[in-house]
Amino acid sequence: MAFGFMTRVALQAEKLDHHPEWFNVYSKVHIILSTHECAGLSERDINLASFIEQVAASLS
Ligand code: H2B
Repeated sequence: MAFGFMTRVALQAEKLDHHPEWFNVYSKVHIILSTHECAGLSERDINLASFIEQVAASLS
């Protein structure tokens, strides 16, 4: 079950106005981060990725 993890990430995504593209089945979450305006990766993706890593580490 990944809802706790996803909820924490979703709240941060709202705060940053930067949203993950993701796919979840049971305990797995596949996440893609990108920024439309540069058609690739930006600092915003790195920031959200760092937050996601921290949440994941806190749950493992
Ligand atoms: N999320 C992601 N992942 N990439 C974006 O480019 C993006 C977003 N754009 N959330 C946001 C909303 C954009 O619409 C505002 C104006 O920054």
